[in-house]
Amino acid sequence: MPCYRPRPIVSSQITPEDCYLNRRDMLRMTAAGGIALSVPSLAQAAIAQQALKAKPGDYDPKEEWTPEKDVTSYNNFYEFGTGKDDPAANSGDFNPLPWTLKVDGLVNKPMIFDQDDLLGFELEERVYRMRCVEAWSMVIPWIGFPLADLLDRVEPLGSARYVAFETVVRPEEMPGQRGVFQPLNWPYVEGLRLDEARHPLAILATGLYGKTLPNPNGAPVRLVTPWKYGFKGVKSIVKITLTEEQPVTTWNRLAPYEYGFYANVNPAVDHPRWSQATENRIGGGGFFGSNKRETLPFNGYADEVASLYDGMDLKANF
Ligand SMILES: Nc1nc2c(c(=O)[nH]1)N[C@H]1C(S)=C(S)[C@@H](COP(=O)(O)O)O[C@H]1N2
Ligand SMILES: [Mo]
Repeated sequence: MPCYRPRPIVSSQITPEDCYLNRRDMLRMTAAGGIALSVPSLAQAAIAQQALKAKPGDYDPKEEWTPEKDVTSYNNFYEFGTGKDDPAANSGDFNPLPWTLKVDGLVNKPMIFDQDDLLGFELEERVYRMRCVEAWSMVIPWIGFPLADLLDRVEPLGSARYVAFETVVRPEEMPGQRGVFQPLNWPYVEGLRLDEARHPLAILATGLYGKTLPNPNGAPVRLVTPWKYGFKGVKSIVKITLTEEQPVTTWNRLAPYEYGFYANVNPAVDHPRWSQATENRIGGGGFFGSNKRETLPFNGYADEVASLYDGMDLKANF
């Protein structure tokens, strides 16, 4: 059983800014002679400590964690290229600092959150299964906070029924957004029904494995909805808008017969080109790297979320 335990640390040694330092900033600042090399691990430990203090073990599936190396080097993040290793290889120029996340639309109090505001929410560690629509899966120890906490701050109006999300557009820093071949229309957009967005399982993640969120995983803030296919987990979010109409979503717009708006994990509804009944757990070290297991309805979170879809035809609303 892999195990992560933060080292004890005095929280006054840590500033929220430290928590957002990425490796490149560290190198730059170290080169400038301004900062001790121990800071990132201390900052990372501080994040994890807050997380563990808040709610240790909530929703922990008690399954083996996918090795950190796989979580941060086998990714889908088309802004950096379409290959699984492209995000790790091509995201070195992406600088998530400073960051602003604008929340607007049908709300009483439109707000702009910066990186400090985001880390000001009560962070928790949440170990979730992650199931990509391509039939591979992982178990990832996220750090983040309930999306509902952020929604509460902006006070959605009674007319708000959906939440729309938008990824940053920065072709200068994201090679996949400036190539000859553009696989998607930018920005990457996603959406949830407001009651889904308010569900306690839905989080905005700011870290994983006790550390600041790495660029390939959607630094500095991304959505995690573990009962849905991975493509709903929009990365590097700059805008959240409360709407009355169901928002356009990237994969549904591109291939509506293959990817629905809801995208709840459902082993009974096959992708037109492959089965969704089983999945390959990444990094499991099985036979020839294959570690097949059955896919569960709602990715194993049916007890928590199935009631959100009472009366809905789950085959039609894939
Ligand atoms: N902006 C953006 N968000 C994205 C994607 C993307 O290409 N661009 N890929 C999605 C897909 S298909 C998956 S499976 C998850 C993968 O998250 P991970 O790389 O952190 O495991 O991110 C999702 N979020
Ligand atoms: Mo995915």
